[in-house]
Amino acid sequence: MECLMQFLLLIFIASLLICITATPNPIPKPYVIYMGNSEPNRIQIHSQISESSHLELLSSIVPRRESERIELIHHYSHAFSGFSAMLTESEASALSGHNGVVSVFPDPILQLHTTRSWDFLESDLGMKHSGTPTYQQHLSSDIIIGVIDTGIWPESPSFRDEGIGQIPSRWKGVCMEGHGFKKSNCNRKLIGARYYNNQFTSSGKQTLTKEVRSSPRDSVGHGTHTASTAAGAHVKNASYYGLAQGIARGGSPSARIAAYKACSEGGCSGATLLKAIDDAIKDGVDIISISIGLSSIFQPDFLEDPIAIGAFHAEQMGVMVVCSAGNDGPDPYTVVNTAPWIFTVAASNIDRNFLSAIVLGNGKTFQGTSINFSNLTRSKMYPLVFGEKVAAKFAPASEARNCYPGSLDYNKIAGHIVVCVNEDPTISRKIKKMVLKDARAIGIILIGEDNKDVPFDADVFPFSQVGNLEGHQILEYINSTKNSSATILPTKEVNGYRPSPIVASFSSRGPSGLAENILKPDVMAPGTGILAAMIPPSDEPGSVPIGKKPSLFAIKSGTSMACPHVTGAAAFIKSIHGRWSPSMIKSALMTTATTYNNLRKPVTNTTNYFANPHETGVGEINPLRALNPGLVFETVAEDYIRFLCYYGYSKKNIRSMSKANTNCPRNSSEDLISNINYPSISIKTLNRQQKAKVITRTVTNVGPLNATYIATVHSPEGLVVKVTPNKLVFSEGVQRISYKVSFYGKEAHGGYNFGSLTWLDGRHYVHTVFAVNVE
Ligand SMILES: *[C@@H]1O[C@H](CO)[C@@H](O)[C@H](O)[C@H]1NC(C)=O
Ligand SMILES: *[C@@H]1O[C@H](CO)[C@@H](O)[C@H](O)[C@H]1NC(C)=O
Ligand SMILES: *[C@@H]1O[C@H](CO)[C@@H](O)[C@H](O)[C@H]1NC(C)=O
Ligand SMILES: *[C@@H]1O[C@H](CO)[C@@H](O)[C@H](O)[C@H]1NC(C)=O
Ligand SMILES: *[C@@H]1O[C@H](CO)[C@@H](O)[C@H](O)[C@H]1NC(C)=O
Ligand SMILES: *[C@@H]1O[C@H](CO)[C@@H](O)[C@H](O)[C@H]1NC(C)=O
Ligand SMILES: *[C@@H]1O[C@H](CO)[C@@H](O)[C@H](O)[C@H]1NC(C)=O
Ligand SMILES: CC(=O)N[C@H]1CO[C@H](CO)[C@@H](O)[C@@H]1O
Repeated sequence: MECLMQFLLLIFIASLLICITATPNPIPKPYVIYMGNSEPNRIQIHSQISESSHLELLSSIVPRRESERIELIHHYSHAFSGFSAMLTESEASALSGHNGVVSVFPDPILQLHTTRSWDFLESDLGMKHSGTPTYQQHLSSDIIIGVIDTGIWPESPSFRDEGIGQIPSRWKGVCMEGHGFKKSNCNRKLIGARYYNNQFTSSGKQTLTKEVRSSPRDSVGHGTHTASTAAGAHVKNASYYGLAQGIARGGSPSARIAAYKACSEGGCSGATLLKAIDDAIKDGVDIISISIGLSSIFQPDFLEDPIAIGAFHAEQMGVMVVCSAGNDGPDPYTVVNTAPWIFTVAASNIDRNFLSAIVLGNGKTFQGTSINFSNLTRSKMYPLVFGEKVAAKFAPASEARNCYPGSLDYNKIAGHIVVCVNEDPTISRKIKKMVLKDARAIGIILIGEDNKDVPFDADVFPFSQVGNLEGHQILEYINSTKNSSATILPTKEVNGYRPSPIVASFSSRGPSGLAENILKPDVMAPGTGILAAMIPPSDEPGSVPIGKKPSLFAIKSGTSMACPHVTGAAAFIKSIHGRWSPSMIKSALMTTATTYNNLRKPVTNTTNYFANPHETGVGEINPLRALNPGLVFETVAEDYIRFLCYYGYSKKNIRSMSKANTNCPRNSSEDLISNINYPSISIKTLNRQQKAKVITRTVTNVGPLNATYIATVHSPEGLVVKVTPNKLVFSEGVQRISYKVSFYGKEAHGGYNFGSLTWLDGRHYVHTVFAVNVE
């Protein structure tokens, strides 16, 4: 008997082992097969040839009896080569060893970079108050911006084309008809629209309705908001039910927009996003704006990241790619979209805030943040309770104080204003509001620092958020009386808010987990409380205040909102400096960025500490100054190839990716990444014992031909920074000069040291930030 048991046990263990070690998952799922550069000179013919050769490659891997899978979901052939298809794990790994294949990876789902909790936020594009300069363009601009997002709502006044000239003749894109979308929905402003039928194929099945899938029309609002922020036309008297009132306009109001709908509410398929980038490059866009990214937790390698791959080829073809940094802050190493050929944007607040006053029964008043359509007044008070004190039977106090769903006794909160704390980010403000609204409470006072800088749009429900200090006083007041009461007044807009900018708490932080020798994020731009065009609100009661017409604008926050500010600024610069390459435009915006706020003090974060470049990048963009940067850092194709070499990719892969016949330097190492000609400097490791570390940079004079620049260094105590030469003399014959910066850290404090090197000629100010980690 015992023997039999042992035998059975053995079989059991053996079968367990088989389960663990044996067959990879046999169920096919979508994969991206990336095959490097496309043949540059034969795109037309090449497209067909590569399609059939890709099908051939696929049929050599997929068994004959499953021939229905010998089909390309997407086929990439314009700017780069590859396809996506349904594969099993073992087929995918067989393909990855194949000649000509650079990488094979499961089609990832990328997220829209509006704020973390889908607490859609506030704000302002009425750039009047925003601290972002308004730039007038008298001529219509031929710059074309491709927005890869959730589509577009073409009827928005932000996409009218009055006063805009003919569509540039080089435009080769299309306006795809679809469900509820006609060719006539495009015009001289919205010149292109595409959608992708097979958008969200993570599990191989479609999850979206046909209406949503088969139209460029935006059903989420994200794409409409980002497109109008980048290039929306002037709209007079725009507001969100009276808030943020003013002229709404994009960063480059005369630029053209092409919308590529690659995403839905649930996110974006990486394979589809890659197709949209390929199409946008073929169509002839100048700049691509992507407010989307992979999760910061599972950041794959650059060659398994669809945005990094697509942007690499875009940059090689002169198309700039601007991306959001992500909303996973304030922890370090959360920034995404960090490849050096991507322009990575962090989010700041603007000088406008939305305050909702809390008045207590004892007469004390607190200013909390939120956007509400509260109809309460100062003259009537409502009983005030703390969630913890009105817990449902058996509900732990820790849940009740956070106003968890199901944790409160509904009988004790109907007709009350309820105080909740915000200790658990998984229970978002939106959920808390739903819980209390459902319980017929009058309103909510939320206590917590998290997202306090990001006003929550609570529709008609009275809502106000205060920090821990004020919150403690409110709780003390509740403790002090048997008969506590309060009211929450309607939101007031405060302009000229100081200090501003501040780094938004949600904005993802550097350093980059993938390549710490490149400083990321690059720059910061307004991303909280941004007013821009929106799709019409749902019919859900409460989403439109009583007696008001549905708003054509909405106030939102996220690095998603910051990214198109930079896209618009880049389009503005390109419209004046048509010949500048993407890296020159990026350099101009970086070296002229400001690190000071409107109190003329260094920019701070939401906890009032000076913010460092891992939070702000090199600073807040200043588009007007960027028109005349004096000097620029040109990062050329060869720099990016060397980056791939230093990063450690195989020669074979690098050859497939680059157009020229390249060779990696013999002594390639990660350290040398600091040496690529980037407009900022990051050194992952500076050994205290080592000799000085020497970095090279080359600047190009784009200002007056005769100019002399002198270097000024700001470095923290102990870190010795030397520049040679420290004087650069430009003339007609000398437009490019290289210099060396040496860093010596023997006496420096451990960890990251931040500072800057500035070139001055009396007129221009070329600010380059460095981050040096001393060990
Ligand atoms: C501007 O908008 C506000 C709020 O939507 C409205 O009350 C006001 O009448 C408008 N003013 C003009 C001049 O259209
Ligand atoms: C602000 O900066 C300080 C100092 O670097 C840091 O300790 C704190 O966590 C930062 N706060 C936020 C919200 O990023
Ligand atoms: C406020 O509006 C709600 C409907 O949203 C209504 O039920 C309530 O009676 C109003 N309260 C006051 C004080 O007018
Ligand atoms: C309120 O009173 C309770 C005891 O009843 C105490 O635990 C709590 O710390 C008090 N809160 C404040 C803010 O004073
Ligand atoms: C309770 O509060 C209300 C209004 O705040 C006040 O009028 C009333 O006198 C208070 N009652 C007691 C017993 O304190
Ligand atoms: C390593 O390569 C760099 C640039 O490719 C070169 O300047 C340098 O001299 C090389 N160093 C050594 C030790 O070979
Ligand atoms: C630059 O300087 C040279 C030599 O001093 C002079 O000949 C030339 O005219 C100057 N050019 C300009 C554009 O000022
Ligand atoms: C932001 C906003 O719409 N605030 C509203 C709050 O409620 C009052 C009264 O209903 C409105 O006048 C405000 O416009």
